[in-house]
Amino acid sequence: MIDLENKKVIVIGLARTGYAVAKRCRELGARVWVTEMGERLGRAEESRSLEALGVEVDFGPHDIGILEGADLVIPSPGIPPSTAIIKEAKKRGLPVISEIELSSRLTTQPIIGVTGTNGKTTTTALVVDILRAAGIKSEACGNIGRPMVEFLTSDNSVTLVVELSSFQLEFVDQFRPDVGVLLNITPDHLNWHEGFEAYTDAKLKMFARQTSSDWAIANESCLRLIDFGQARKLIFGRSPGVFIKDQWIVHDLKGGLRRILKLGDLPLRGAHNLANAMAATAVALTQEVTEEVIATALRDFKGVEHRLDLILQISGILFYNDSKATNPEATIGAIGSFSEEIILLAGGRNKGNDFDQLALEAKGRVKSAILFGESASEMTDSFEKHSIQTKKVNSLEEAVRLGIKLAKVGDVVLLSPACASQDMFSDYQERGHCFENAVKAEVGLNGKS
Ligand code: UMA
Repeated sequence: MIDLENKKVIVIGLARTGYAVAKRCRELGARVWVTEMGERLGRAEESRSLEALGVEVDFGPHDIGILEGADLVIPSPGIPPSTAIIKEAKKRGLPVISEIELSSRLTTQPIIGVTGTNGKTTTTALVVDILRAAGIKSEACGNIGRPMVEFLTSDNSVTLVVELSSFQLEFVDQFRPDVGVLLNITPDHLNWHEGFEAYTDAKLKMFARQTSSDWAIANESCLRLIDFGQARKLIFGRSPGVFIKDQWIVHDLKGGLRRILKLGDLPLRGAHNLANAMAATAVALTQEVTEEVIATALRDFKGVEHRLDLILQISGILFYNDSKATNPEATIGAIGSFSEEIILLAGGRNKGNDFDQLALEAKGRVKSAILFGESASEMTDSFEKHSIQTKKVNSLEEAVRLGIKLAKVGDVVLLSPACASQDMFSDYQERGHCFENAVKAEVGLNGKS
């Protein structure tokens, strides 16, 4: 356990993570400074509440001088390692750790970590549903939107199922989950990390300190990347492990083949979601959950907001919100989930990715691509190379309007941007809600309802 009594802790960034970390560190007796590059306006409530606890909160450009005498530096996940204050902290030899590392040093609760480029949130939510169905108390936290530090309890009865981004794993060193899951790795966040190798290295830090009592679970497609070390390994996607056979999710981990769920009973679309369900099943098996309980929880799963979320079916047209698809691979997964013809709404801030593969996979499935945001021109070039009809628009509302105009009975209008949202929205949730509101307003207005 880390002792923070009277230590000088620097917290960088004051959003969800920064606030939770500063509060917890102060409660544990640390002297806490928060530095946030944004303005006080909009964070007035959080700063007031921290200041009332005795935390120093500074707004505006980060002042390097704050590092003088510091014992620990905790950046928020959104802050890249190339940021001057982080580089300076490292130069001075100060420990720089993420909120996840801090949390893991403050608890002995069981930890299940879920990482990968895509599918993390759905898998995290599936695992929690299955564990709860089996009577195991558990909480979903981490990148899913709820900082882990807020879920620490003094007893060990609550299992923490932590969605882990590469940003959060970049700054860990002792973190060691009892169960670690790697879903997949494809290029993403290349503008935050220094390239694909650094991105992959960050993800793999999850397994680096596991021992023989821990479980490392990985998709068979990741085997060439991962070094399981001493951990017990469990693979999904092939035998021996959890895999698909004769249209069932099955496993062969207890001798012989055991059936879990008929594919048709999984209430989620797409091959990527099948992989997520297999991963969650693998986790549940390490926790001794029975096949029957796993099957029931999978069958009853309600899905996750902003991930292939059916928001409306009207006049024979299906509207799906997949705003969480913030990279091309996620959008490829979404497109592959439909047999219907698709009108794709995509674009936003490119995180350093190439759109050619997406355009190739979209050929024959996407009849029109309506493109918006910073990447609209780049995406237009890629889609047009593969003879897909494109249209550039200036807003998501305009994209929805045009999508509805182009849609015929039996089509899918799919928001699956393949890009981050921050060029036009505060986050992917705001983008998803904007889409939903625009669809509802538009079908009401133009009489298609
Ligand atoms: N800031 C600075 N200095 C800088 C840069 C930013 O002070 O140089 C400030 C910003 O003004 C802002 C804060 O730092 O106030 C940014 O913090 P943050 O972006 O880390 O925001 P949080 O609310 O703490 O959200 C973070 C995760 N955000 C990111 O990884 C970008 C959330 O993941 C996560 O849910 C939350 O912690 C709780 O764990 C979001 C995300 O987009 C969903 N994740 C990426 C993804 O899924 O692709 C990885």
